[in-house]
Amino acid sequence: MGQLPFAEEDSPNERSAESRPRAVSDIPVSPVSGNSSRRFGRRPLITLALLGGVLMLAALGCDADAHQSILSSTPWTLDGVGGPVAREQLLLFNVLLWTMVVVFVLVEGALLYAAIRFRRRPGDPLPPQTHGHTPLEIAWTIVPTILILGLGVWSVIVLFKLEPGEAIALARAEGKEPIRVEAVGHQWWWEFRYEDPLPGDEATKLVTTANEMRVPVNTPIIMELKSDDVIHSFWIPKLAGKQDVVPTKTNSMWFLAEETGMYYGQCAEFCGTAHAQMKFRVHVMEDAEYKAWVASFAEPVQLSAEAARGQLVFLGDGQCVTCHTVGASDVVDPETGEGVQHARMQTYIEYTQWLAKRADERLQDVRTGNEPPTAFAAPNLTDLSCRVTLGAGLVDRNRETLRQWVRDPDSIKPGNRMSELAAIYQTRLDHRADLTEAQLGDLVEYLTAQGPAVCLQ
Ligand code: HEC
Ligand SMILES: [Cu+2]
Repeated sequence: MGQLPFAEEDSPNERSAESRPRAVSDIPVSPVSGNSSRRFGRRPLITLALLGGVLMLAALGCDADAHQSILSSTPWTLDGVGGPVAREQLLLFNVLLWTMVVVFVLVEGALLYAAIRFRRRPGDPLPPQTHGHTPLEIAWTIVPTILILGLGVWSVIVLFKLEPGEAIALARAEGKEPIRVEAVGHQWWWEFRYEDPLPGDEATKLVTTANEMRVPVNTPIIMELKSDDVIHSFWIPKLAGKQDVVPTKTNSMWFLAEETGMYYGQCAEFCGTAHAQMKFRVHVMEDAEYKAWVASFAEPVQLSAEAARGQLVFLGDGQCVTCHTVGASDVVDPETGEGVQHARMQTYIEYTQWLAKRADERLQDVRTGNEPPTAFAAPNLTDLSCRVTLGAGLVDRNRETLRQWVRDPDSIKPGNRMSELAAIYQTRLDHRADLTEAQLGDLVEYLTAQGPAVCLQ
């Protein structure tokens, strides 16, 4: 049986002698029958039509005016693109796309033309047989080679321009420094850390916020991307293409926004239940506005009587402080990697390990008070009053949504880690917060009162 393509003893599925494939010549060739359409039925046609319909429906989703559309510009003008990185990427995308469209149309067109124009008709004699055509063969070797080499080299050049070095050079050419922002992906929200929010300024401070980052206009921003749990992907379509956010690794990218305004971003790598609800925003501000935000970040605020009661709930009954920081930045020592958020993440790992224990062992731990603390990394709420949304871009932030979020986070964001893990949601059967309406009201006052003075008006 020399025709078997694999050695019989290596064969992973031991075939019996009967089921062994026979030599090709042994297989009876069925005569070409004229009733092939009856044999296959209409199914392929219907499948094709359905597929076409689905594709057309999907195409309806490609709204060029949508917040996160990469098609927000016409291919020739590149209008509506937020900055140089996105422009570079969109140009490359468009040239690649249209080159391929032209090649596709030419090749398929020639194929269809030849198949139809020179098809065999009944009674036709055998046409003259030709072998090879040197000029044609040279042409269809050289043209694709030039195309592929050209587009390939250009792609690599663009890749180099996306390196942070380009941002540093660009900033220095204007006598400034780029701003470095660390983005940490969490299931399912984004943490933004500015170790040096005003480079070159002596009075520097650490700023940490979540889900909405603020940057000055016309300044190169270098993003350092990290993850605390699984792989995410950082994507602000109108400012820069996506970059993976991988645990234990720091990836980087940069962007520059040429106009003030709000830009939408999204996690672009499936990362669990609420992946689609892991959005973020980039607020591009005038220089002075940005400076005012940094200057007033975590400055002490005057609390009303209600808000002061809310603070007590935050620190006491609500246990919010085990996960959230208010009125300060979440400090992490870059040398040791330790600090409050890091410690919270360690606790989280211990807690998930504890959850993996046998149920009776856990019960024993609870009875003897040996269960691990439930403190986890959570959005910094210091500048909550600057944010326009809650729950990583899910609902507008106002008193009502804030109250709803604290009372029942699942009603806004199913699967969120806050209601899954915070102790106050584990005691009631309906899984809502174990707080009175008065406590909720005070909490809302307290959280609304937080924030840099620039946002409080
Ligand atoms: C077990 C840790 C934990 C506790 C305790 C906790 N939270 Fe949260 N909280 C989170 C996490 C995680 C998120 C992010 C959820 C998401 O968007 O997926 C969050 C989100 C929020 C947000 C929305 C922030 C934003 O920018 O979108 C608010 C407001 C909030 N929590 C308030 C509170 C209050 C008030 C309490 C106390 C009653 C509390 N949290 C207790 C973990 C916690
Ligand atoms: Cu994600």
